[in-house]
Amino acid sequence: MVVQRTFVMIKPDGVKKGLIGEIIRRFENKGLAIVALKMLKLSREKAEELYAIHKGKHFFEDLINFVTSGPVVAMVLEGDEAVNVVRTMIGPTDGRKAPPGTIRGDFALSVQENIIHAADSIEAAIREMKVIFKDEDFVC
Ligand code: D4T
Repeated sequence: MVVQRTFVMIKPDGVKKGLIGEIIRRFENKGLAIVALKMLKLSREKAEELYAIHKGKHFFEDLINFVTSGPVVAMVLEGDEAVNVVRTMIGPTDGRKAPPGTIRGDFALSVQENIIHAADSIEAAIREMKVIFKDEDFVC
């Protein structure tokens, strides 16, 4: 067993569509534990830090405008191989191509407005959770 922590963020479209409960339910049903949880509106600075890897790409400005357009729900999930398990549960980036049964496959029809973000590696998870959470935000 390889217990990992991963960073997940329900994007403004997911919050607007009323999917917070549905998404958390899926993660809890899977057996993942929520060890930190926060609803917030991202500042431009935090959004750019979170998506720093995409700076300079053609979609960067639109992406930053989108993720700062409304509240998001950020969380840290813990469980066996959490990083890959969560990536599989959310599905591929493009909601049109994401298979049914995945979060994006069930609720998204767009590349940009794709409901949810999840870290794609342990290193990314550690970096991203530090952008949003302080040590005291963790329950354990
Ligand atoms: P995130 O990072 O949001 O979990 O998405 P992915 O890990 O699945 O996809 P990504 O890093 O390639 O893209 C980050 C983010 O940018 C948006 N995006 C992406 C976009 O608006 N236009 C594009 O052409 C691409 C490739 C969607 C997710």
